[in-house]
Amino acid sequence: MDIDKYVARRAEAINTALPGLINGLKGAHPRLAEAMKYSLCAGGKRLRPVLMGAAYEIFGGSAPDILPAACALEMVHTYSLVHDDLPAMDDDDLRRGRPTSHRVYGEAAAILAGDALLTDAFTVLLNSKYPRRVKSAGVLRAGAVLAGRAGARGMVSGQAADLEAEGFLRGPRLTPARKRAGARLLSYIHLHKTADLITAALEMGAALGGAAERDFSALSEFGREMGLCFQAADDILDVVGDKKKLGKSGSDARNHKLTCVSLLGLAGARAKAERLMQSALSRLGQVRGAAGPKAALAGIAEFVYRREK
Ligand code: GRG
Repeated sequence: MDIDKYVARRAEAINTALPGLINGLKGAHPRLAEAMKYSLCAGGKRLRPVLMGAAYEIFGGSAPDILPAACALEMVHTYSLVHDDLPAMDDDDLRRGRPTSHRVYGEAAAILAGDALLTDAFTVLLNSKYPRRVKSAGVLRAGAVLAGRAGARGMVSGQAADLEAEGFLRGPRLTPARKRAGARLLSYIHLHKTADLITAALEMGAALGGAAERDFSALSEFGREMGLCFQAADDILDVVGDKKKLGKSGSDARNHKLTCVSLLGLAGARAKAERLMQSALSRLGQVRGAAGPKAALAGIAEFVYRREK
């Protein structure tokens, strides 16, 4: 399987659906809707929706069945990027190869665009029509997963810890004890800031597909390990990546961020990313169901590990 082509083809289906969903929010303030579309339709790998589609297909359906749910997750992801780029957070000028939302629309409008993307993700998820094989209980569970993984027990707490960790490397010398404390803090940040939304993709796909609990849990663990691998790769790319390909400016060093690279060095961070990818693959091996979509998920885990953007 050519995984790059697989991801690109499936991402295209998401790209095609997204503008219509924002246009469908009748009555939305035009400038607000424009700012929402500006960030949402700016490209991006669409990794989370692609993962959700493959996870769903393990249980017999076909990814287009759950297109609105996949788009809803991308809306939540995009909100997090818009807010993360704000001056009060990472203060970035470039995202997905374009000026960030607040640079184009102003800070207040960018905050509102993020608010609306988050809230209307649930409009899209819960108000859309699905084929009969997708049960209402599955849609409700997917909604609960999304809220839980994105909220105060998930991504937002990861962001809160990330902000708190900003001063860490400006503090006293990195003694072994401080290094251990840093490693604990970093695990918490990566688990929540990054892995939770990737885990949500797998869990939502499993919920919508009507997976048995055992397979739901194995996919959830696969998502966690892959999400942690994704963030280790992101930390590495922030240092050695091609800024043009990444479409964003590397800001970790500027912000004295605690990252895999600042804590483990480049070689240590690479070894960690590889360990996590292998661990993800072994969790995936425990999932029962269709072989094709599982092979696609394995390919995506490798894609995440060796990605350049
Ligand atoms: C709750 C305000 C708020 C923020 C949440 C997700 C997040 C915290 C911040 C975004 C910044 C960041 C580095 C997050 C880690 C996850 C990550 C690497 C996101 C970028 O995801 P990609 O690479 O982006 O999938 P594209 O543009 O391809 O969709």
